[in-house]
Amino acid sequence: MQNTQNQEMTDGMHIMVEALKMNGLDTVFGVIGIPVTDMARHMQEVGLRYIGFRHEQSAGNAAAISGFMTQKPGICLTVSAPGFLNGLTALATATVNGFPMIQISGSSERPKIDLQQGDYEGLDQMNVAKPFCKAAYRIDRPEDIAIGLARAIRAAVSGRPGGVYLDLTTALLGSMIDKASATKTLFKVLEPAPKSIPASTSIDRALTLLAAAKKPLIIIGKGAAYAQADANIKAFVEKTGIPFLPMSMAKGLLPDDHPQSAAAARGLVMKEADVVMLIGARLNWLLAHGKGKHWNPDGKLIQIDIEPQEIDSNRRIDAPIVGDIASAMDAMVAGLGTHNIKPQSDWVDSVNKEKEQNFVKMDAKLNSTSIPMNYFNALKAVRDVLDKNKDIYVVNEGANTLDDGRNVINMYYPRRRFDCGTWGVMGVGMGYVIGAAITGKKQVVAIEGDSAFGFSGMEVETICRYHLPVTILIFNNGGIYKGSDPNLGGGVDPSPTTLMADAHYEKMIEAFGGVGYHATTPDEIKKYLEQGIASKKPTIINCVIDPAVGTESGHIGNLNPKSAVKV
Ligand code: ADP
Ligand code: TPW
Ligand code: MG
Repeated sequence: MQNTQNQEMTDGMHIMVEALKMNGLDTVFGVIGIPVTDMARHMQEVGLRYIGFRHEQSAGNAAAISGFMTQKPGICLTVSAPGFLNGLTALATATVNGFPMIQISGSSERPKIDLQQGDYEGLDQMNVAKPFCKAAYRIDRPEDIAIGLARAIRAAVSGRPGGVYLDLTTALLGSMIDKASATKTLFKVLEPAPKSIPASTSIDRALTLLAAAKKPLIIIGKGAAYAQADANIKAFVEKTGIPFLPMSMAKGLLPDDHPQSAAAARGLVMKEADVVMLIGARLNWLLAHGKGKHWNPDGKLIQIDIEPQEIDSNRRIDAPIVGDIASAMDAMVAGLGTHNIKPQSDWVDSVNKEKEQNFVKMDAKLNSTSIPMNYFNALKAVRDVLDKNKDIYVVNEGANTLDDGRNVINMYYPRRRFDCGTWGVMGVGMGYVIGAAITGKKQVVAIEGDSAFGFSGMEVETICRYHLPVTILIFNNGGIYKGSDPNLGGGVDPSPTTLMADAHYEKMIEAFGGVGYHATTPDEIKKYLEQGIASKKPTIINCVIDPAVGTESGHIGNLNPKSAVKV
């Protein structure tokens, strides 16, 4: 289109698409509708990948996990008010997890929203988003689009990564500008996540502390997995010989069968370590806040984190290292030349002894012959197949399905395990599955509680529509935690924790051309999982688990209110 001066014209949505493309943001996860439908079409037109979902929360989760995998902000596209709000849970979750993403949402007419005149899907979205994300911006003029996106990219990936909200008004998307001027505004953001090099004094202090330690421990968190400093973290762990504990999404940074892994001696090492080095792991509830009966009160702490305010947040940190993990680990490995760090041999021996004892206990559970299956003999079947397919992605959510799954399923490569994360969110499952399959171009196996799966289950249509190589195991114990609880009032309604134990989830995927299996024994799980992986076809395996074997809230039942009257 041309204007009256014969200049070629463009509009806000085209410029936005060009700006995304120029910044290498080549995949967009979303749900379309007024006012962003045409923008999604233009994305495909210029060669961006647009992945359409059934619900915005899953689109947002897909964007978030792709951000975690790549260090580039994942992009989620939503429509105004309800679509925006559906995506907001994923944006908040990404922010809490430290995953970089940008939720781009269309919004309705500002003048009508501002006067609260009841516009179609009218909501003051930017102000709603602010408390739930790292930063929120609105772009009102086409000449500001490139700058607006640059601000969003920098906010998402610099410092501690997180979610950013970017509001595009209907007026902006449709507003015309001459193409030549618009093109001049476009640019690629340079070094959006600049290095943050820690002070050498902080490195020295930490190494000195470690050199004096008798019972040192390294805890590796998902910030370390995100940082992609795999080689240096491995080198530091192996050169020092210090036992390490991976947090859930840091599993595989060093393989779970590594001789220095202390995962199977978690209780002992946390209780007894005299110096603990945290690499990209917060002392939040997942680590009992660094306090209480699980921790050695006299132990000293080293913490490597890019966020200065994280230091001393729950407990005094004796040697803070503020900087990016890649730079910090460079310096730490280099510093080994001048510091002699070696755990006492009886510390290593006691960790190994504890591991052996716990392996024996675990083996007894895994080798259970119970039918209906329990979590352990079912998970052993999954583990045996995954041990032969090491380089695939594993998504895991639920309560027992998550906690037992995390302990039983081994990971061998970095950034292959995606789960409920810092908030313990149900519903990340299918979004993560799709995000991982699209971004990583590898097979995905999801291990899902029957309740957890239900939160995003409709996305099996998305999985089938895009022909993704995904096998979903549904651990069907007929409930949230348990399927065997009674209705305490004796009425006909199922109890609050009950779901349908005889549900055939596998039939859901058949409706969309996928493959469904019903497994009642570990051998069947093994066979069907092998078939699912080999065929690369979208597959659901409904795994029948005894409704009575789950534990309330999995491993975190202690977080329930401690009421005097126990039901
Ligand atoms: P986990 O749940 O695995 O224990 P957390 O999400 O609690 O991990 O902690 C991750 C930490 O890693 C956050 O405090 C975050 O600021 C930090 N972090 C993320 N990326 C980097 C990085 N590149 N360099 C340094 N710290 C990082
Ligand atoms: C968004 C509360 C925690 S775990 C869980 C719920 C509903 C489901 C557990 O049942 P599942 O697993 O998945 O069948 P299993 O093996 O123990 O039976 N809403 C959100 N997030 C959370 N965490 C909840 C509710 C919850
Ligand atoms: Mg269940």
